[in-house]
Amino acid sequence: MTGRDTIAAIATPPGVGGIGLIRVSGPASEGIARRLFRPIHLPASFLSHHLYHGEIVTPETGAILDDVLVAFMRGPRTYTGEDTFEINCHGGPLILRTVLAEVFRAGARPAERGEFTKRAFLNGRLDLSQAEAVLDLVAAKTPEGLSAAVDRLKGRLSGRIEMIRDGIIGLLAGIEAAIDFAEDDGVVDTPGADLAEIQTLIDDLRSLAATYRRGRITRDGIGVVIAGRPNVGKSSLLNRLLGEKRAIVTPTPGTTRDFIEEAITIEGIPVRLTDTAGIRLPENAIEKEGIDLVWERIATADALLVLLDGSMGLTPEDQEFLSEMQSKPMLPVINKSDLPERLDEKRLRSLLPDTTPPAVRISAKYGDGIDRLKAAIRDMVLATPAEETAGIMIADLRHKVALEKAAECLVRAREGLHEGLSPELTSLEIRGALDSLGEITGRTTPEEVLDRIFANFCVGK
Ligand SMILES: Nc1nc2c(ncn2[C@@H]2O[C@H](COP(=O)(O)OP(=O)(O)OP(=O)(O)O)[C@@H](O)[C@H]2O)c(=O)[nH]1
Ligand SMILES: [Mg+2]
Repeated sequence: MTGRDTIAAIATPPGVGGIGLIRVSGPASEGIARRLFRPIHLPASFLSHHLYHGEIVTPETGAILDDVLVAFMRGPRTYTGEDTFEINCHGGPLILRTVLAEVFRAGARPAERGEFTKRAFLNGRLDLSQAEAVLDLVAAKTPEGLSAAVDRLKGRLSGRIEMIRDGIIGLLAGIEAAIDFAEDDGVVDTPGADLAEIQTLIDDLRSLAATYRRGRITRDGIGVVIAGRPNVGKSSLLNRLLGEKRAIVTPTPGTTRDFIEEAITIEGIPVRLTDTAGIRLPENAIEKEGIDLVWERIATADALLVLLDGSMGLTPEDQEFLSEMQSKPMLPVINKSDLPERLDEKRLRSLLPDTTPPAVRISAKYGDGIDRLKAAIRDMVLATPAEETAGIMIADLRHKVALEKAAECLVRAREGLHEGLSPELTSLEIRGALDSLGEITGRTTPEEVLDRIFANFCVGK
């Protein structure tokens, strides 16, 4: 895209680093490069996509601001699709600010959040779902989240969407041909669309939409709270899952007062795991405050590990808090499996909703059953067996909504065809489905939505 202004920003994180990168994009990039950069070995001209060693100077005085490596890259074979100038400075905040100020004086303006990627999108270097994948890539917390983001960046999601889109366009062509034929001929014929074909497209859309839950969890992770009576081994379990002694463990009930939250990865899922104070009738104001907070934390958790002490019978207190926790996905965990068993599992079952998964027996102290516990956490969280992970996953609610909307349009189209409604109406529904899909790749995404998406990026990306 030509005729735009030129933007610049520091692309590396704030603070001191080995190098700091300033990125410039737009038609004035080459002029800015020539004005500020003094090469060590004078080249005849800037060769595109080559790295040059030299100095950044204040043009009027010739004062040297930094010793740098720069690259000028001529569009459209660049990230943004525009002429781009990149300056690798030394990574000091003052150096970067000073050089950036010179870049602004030489004709660039500060880039907005995500503006480089937005230009890449507007110039057709990336489609919208790929641009969004850039964010996911940067924010990935686990190898699984990273590989899902790479898949999306490399266009696997876009490719899948395009395939479905092609199918829908084929359908539309058939129906519109039937409309034209009817007009020419005066004969109203059943449209040339195949009901089974529409159903396949609907199934494709729905199965892609159904990957949302898993995709989002893989990307964003979940909050899991360990809750239970005092002394059942909650802190021991946190330490065990974390692989280090993070929380204090003592034989005295009421040891943990404050939350202890740690980020771990369980079977590829980023988990924010919280150890809490034991729930019981509080003995004093401090404990009461702590236990009130536990209930608040339970309310915001995605899932609970309800820890019980297998070496003791179920108490009325257990019964009470089990009934209060039932609004959440929860996994009963019976600890201290190394000690003689006293807990009546049948009775426990009768206190839990039917949808609760079977209890897992562990010994937090000695590590028995921890692998089974991890697998059970994964199954509870994803609520689908692990084998289904292969394939493309969506992770944005926006994508899910658009896929579902497209599927609904096709359902109406199919019903219309089935009931012999006018092909014109059917064709409108099918066009609606195409528009919805276009919102994912950015063909038909409204400007405000674009602005909102790119506002999530950092400056310089
Ligand atoms: N035998 C045995 N003892 C355990 C096991 N897990 C924890 N314990 C012991 O149980 C006691 C309480 O453990 P904690 O991890 O502090 O229990 P907690 O639930 O965090 O207790 P509060 O913070 O007081 O609510 C300690 O003496 C632990 O060593 C286990 O698997 N087997
Ligand atoms: Mg504790």
